[in-house]
Amino acid sequence: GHRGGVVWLTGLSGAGKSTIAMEVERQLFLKGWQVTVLDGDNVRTGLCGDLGFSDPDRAENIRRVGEVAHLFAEAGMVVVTSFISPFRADREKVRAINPDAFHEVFVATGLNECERRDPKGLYKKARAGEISYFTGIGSAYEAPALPELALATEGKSVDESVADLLRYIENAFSL
Ligand code: GGZ
Repeated sequence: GHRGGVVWLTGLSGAGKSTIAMEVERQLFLKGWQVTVLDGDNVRTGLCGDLGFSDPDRAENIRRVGEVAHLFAEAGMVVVTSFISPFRADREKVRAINPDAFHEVFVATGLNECERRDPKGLYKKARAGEISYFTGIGSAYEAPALPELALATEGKSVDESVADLLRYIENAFSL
């Protein structure tokens, strides 16, 4: 079996967080693990539908996700979260909510590479002044100093990054 806990992905928009999270979820599910993904697509529409991208709104977004992740983790699930979570202080508060089962994973794709990928055209819009507080352009991203794991995605396939994270999770969560 496995224990419950939080695998907290952090990184820029376009870094690959959600792609990696969804595939890790699928692989763990196939092994019979209890796993779920929290990301902007399932949280920012409902639970955090009242929040935007100001600093305080991002802090509140991360706080709520941290509390929900804690509840799922306490119920024995592996919770993989996929949020930019740009501010170190907010991530440390989430760590404090989940003291013995918080694993911060830095999806360490650099700004240049994220901007080159620009899967949704958001960097282009931000550069054109159409999004004023876009992370990495008009708003800061504070990289983790000591993450439990850093995934260097550049020059690697998605499958390789997924395999790296799966190996880490199986090692940390297996009972
Ligand atoms: C950053 C923004 C912004 C601004 C909209 N800044 O690549 P995406 O589109 O799918 O992921 C980004 C997502 C970020 O939401 P999070 O909940 O992860 O952010 S945070 O942790 O900071 O609360 C991006 C889109 O929303 N998006 N406007 N201004 N990303």
